[in-house]
Amino acid sequence: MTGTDTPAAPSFFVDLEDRLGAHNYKPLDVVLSRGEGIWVWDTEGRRYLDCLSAYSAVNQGHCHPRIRDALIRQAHRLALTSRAFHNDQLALFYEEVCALTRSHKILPMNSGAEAVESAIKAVRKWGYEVKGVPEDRAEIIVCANNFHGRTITIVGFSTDPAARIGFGPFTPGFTIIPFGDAAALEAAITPDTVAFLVEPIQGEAGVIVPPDGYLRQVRDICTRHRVMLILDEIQTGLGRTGKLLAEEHEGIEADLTLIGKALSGGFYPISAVLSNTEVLGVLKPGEHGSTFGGNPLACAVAREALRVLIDEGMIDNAERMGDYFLARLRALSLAGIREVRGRGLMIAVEFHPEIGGARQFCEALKNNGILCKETHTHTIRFAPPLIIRRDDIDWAMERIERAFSPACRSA
Ligand code: IF1
Repeated sequence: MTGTDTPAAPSFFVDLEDRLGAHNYKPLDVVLSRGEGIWVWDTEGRRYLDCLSAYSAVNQGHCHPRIRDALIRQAHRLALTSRAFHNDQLALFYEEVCALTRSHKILPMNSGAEAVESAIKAVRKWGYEVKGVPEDRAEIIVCANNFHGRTITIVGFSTDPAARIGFGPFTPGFTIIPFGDAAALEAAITPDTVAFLVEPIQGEAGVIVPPDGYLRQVRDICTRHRVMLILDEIQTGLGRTGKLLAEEHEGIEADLTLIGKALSGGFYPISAVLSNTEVLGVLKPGEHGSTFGGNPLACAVAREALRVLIDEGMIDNAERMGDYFLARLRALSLAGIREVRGRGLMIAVEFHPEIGGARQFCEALKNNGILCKETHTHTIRFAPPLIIRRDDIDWAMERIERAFSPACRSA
């Protein structure tokens, strides 16, 4: 059986995936075929509220018409040129992103991990050529329980055994400190330290929000020690936490900011390294690049995805709806819930270990029309598209309480 519109039972897709695909994921037992706004539908027509948003890549909602039409228009004109030639979308993308984020320079890439790797290369080179660190001695500080992607260099500084076991040997030059501990950062800095790479809120670790003031302290420490502060905003950025960038919650500016995911509204892989200093100025022709990096189709899509985010008030909505969703979840008087935490529409519910893991609740939520993903066994993330409305949250809360109650018991 071939073709995408041929009706088939869900098991047809699941079995084929299972037979031919690498088993690097354990998806929920649902086969999706359509998405619109906050909703997705499976192949049998059942509707679900998407509370994962493709890990915050669909902040603008599924298949946003304005972004879709920008993709189609550009696809009729010019899709890929390589960077051997200029194109009429890249400079406009640069101008609009730099204006929006108050950045001086930008480096376009494709995946989030590529943006992270590009930032690592740029700050190392800056360390040698500008800070005067001896060649091959550059050190970068990262946090325990980080998630920055899946490349060998990145998993080499992961503290998650599942992400790193079996993939060595790893890239040297990384120091790991506890997240949320500014004193640990200052203590770990040496004359060879070129950067501190950190997520403003740790996503995969389970939406770990640092203590108030942490990012301000970190900003001050990095400035005093001439260490570049790299904020990985690939998940927290572009409205997810109720601000354009999560750094705004503490009124700081990173030296390098990494964005991706929702930069295209979920239509196309595009990421970027944004710099508020001249770090990106150290890269010379031929020293870095990518076949698809900065292609006109990606840039046209990203330009519209950003316009939509701003024009349609999605960031303020994320702040207001996030406060409401958090308050409703915190009002659940269920003994099995250990903590409800988050900022904006980046929310997590952590369960007490003795009630048997979060996956059971993802299954129960699916049976009640809500799609979520557990992270690290005991926590469920709630990250709906930023266009969600109060009545959608009320609709969801009825079903969340129904899905949680049997195993969570009333307190
Ligand atoms: C998977 C979660 C995982 C990211 C941050 C960089 C990247 C990501 C803060 C890399 C990507 C994705 C990857 C995806 C699941 C999801 C994820 F944190 F969002 F939940 F894995 F931890 N920085 N996160 O969150 O961006 O290269 O993927 O474009 O790998 O399963 P990417």
